[in-house]
Amino acid sequence: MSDDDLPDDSKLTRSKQRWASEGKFLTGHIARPEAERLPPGQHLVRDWPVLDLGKQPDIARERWRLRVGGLVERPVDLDWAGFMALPQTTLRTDIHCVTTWSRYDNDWTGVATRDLIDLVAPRDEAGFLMLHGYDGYTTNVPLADFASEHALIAHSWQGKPITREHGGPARLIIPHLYFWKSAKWIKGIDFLGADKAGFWEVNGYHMRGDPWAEERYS
Ligand SMILES: Nc1nc2c(c(=O)[nH]1)N[C@H]1C(S)=C(S)[C@@H](COP(=O)(O)O)O[C@H]1N2
Ligand SMILES: [Mo]
Repeated sequence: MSDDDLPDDSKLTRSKQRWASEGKFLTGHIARPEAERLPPGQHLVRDWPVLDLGKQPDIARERWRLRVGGLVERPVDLDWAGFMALPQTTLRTDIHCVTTWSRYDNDWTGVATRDLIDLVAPRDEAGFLMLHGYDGYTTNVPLADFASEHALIAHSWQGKPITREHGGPARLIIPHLYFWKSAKWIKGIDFLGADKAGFWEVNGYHMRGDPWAEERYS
């Protein structure tokens, strides 16, 4: 098409063509990677909503313990110093909550679940975990998901201690599952031989909770 064939808004038409070839606004060049990062049925938020059962335990670091046991060779009962003496990992992850909000680019520091697994040495029969929070919350995950290279027991977010409302002094992060699996105020981790439903799972939520498969409810 030559310029002569263009109607009066030819300037706009040319701009649109240029934008299209640059992938701006109009094509999937920008939209598509975004859509692939955001799981189905989710929308992006910039703030960080607080969700829990309504009681936010106030656990000073001096009082905090993490007990890891069940089907493991070397159960541990870590205090804060023992936890902080473990190898420290920093990584950036997205959050996907089953209530449909997602939040990108969260920087966590803490102990990688793989380092915790090395410490306690799960027995061959261990295939699932039950996670316990100081508020009485429980949630279950397969060991394979807990052992993700992106999962950690985090004590810091964006370089600062995780606040009490978000599960400080330490909480679990399993970024590739819905956020209800990421127990706040973590107190105990039990390695189990068989899967067992936690708090939300008893109430109809999915036993695994993969956001990409929309495993919201069972
Ligand atoms: N101990 C504990 N952990 C919990 C919960 C809870 O009620 N208690 N709620 C879960 C749910 S449903 C979500 S969506 C996230 C919310 O974490 P946030 O408040 O930091 O966004 O924590 C999860 N972990
Ligand atoms: Mo949630």
